[in-house]
Amino acid sequence: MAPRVLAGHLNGNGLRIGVVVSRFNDFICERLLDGALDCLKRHGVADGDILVARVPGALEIPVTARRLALSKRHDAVVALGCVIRGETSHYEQVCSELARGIAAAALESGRPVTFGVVTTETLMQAIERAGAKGGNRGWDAALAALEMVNLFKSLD
Ligand code: INI
Repeated sequence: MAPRVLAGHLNGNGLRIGVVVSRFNDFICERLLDGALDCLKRHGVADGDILVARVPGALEIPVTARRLALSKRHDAVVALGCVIRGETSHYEQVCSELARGIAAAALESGRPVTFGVVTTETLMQAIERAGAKGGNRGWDAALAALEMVNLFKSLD
């Protein structure tokens, strides 16, 4: 007998999605937000079912994502931001706190919290991942959120 395989579909009809986006490096973050919103709408998520929460920087993303995920008003949360190494001495610290915090928000809430944060060495690399030749990480994270919500529904 073949194994039973479940995979989430990408239909966003009726799903409620929270989006957390940081303002630091907003030139990049706004492109990520555009990509995420475009993805959600194209997959059937209604405008009224999307909440966008703006935060100052990447370090404020985890606690906000956790709050939205625990509120039970959102089926999933999409985290968007941009950390560029450049001259930042605490780049490693910001990135690791961010990744750890986003994972904790998902584990504590049991809801998908997807990672649409661009972490790069240079501004050019960030541009590439925010709608240029490297795609758009905001779009990718939104799509992952839809897939995960629908997977969880089928697991339930
Ligand atoms: N926040 C970012 O989102 N990206 C960065 O590259 C960054 N750097 O370079 O420092 C950054 N720092 C701000 C931080 O996330 C907090 O907002 C700030 O420390 C206030 O808590």
